[in-house]
Amino acid sequence: MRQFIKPWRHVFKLDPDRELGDRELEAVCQSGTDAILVGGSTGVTYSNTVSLLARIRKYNLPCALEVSDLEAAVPGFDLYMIPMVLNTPDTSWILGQHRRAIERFGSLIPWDLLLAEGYIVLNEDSSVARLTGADCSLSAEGAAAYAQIADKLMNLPVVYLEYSGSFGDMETVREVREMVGHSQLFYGGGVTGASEAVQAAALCDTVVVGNIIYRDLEQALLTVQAVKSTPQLEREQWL
Ligand code: 1GP
Repeated sequence: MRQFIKPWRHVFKLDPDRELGDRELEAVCQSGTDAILVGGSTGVTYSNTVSLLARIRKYNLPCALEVSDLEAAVPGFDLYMIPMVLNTPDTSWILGQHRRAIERFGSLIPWDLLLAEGYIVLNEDSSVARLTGADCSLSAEGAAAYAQIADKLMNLPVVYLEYSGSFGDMETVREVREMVGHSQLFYGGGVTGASEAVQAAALCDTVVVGNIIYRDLEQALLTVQAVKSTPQLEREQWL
């Protein structure tokens, strides 16, 4: 599965709890994005997840579920991304929910289709920060230290810098970039047009675009080309 996500430069994240018309969904799926990630922090249910998956399946592109609620673990996705929020003191978001999922689903879990994400949540005003009690007051060094735990100690396939709802501090992203060797570095948060998309794409492997799809679809669509035409900076250019 590491190989499956490797080519992903741009990903649209769709929230099953939000309305998106058929025409809008078609534009998103045919935009040239590399994949659709289905997920949200609140209001995600089995039924709204199934119905969104069925609609996305009309199009030929990879579709992953970011599992945030056991009730919404729907079969039929290409891949399941499992967040582990590293910067929270509440261990249920690191291991507790995961333990409960394994106790409940046991041998039904399609392990081959799972990828763990080392989440670092950095916008204190986001639902995910409120939900998980993440410590968003981290310095750039603190964020980079968590990234190294994910990358070097835990050997997680993905490090996800989550600024959901606001554009992140690119200096912090740069520090994290410098410290991540093997994990694929995802960036998400506040990419609302080409300019943010280019900045994030220069430093990260994969740029996730969410909210703006529902606010200004034209701007959202522009992020695809912006990400894809931006080369990642070489190591010596990071600093
Ligand atoms: C949210 O990282 C994604 O989980 C994308 O963030 O919704 O702010 O684009 P936005």
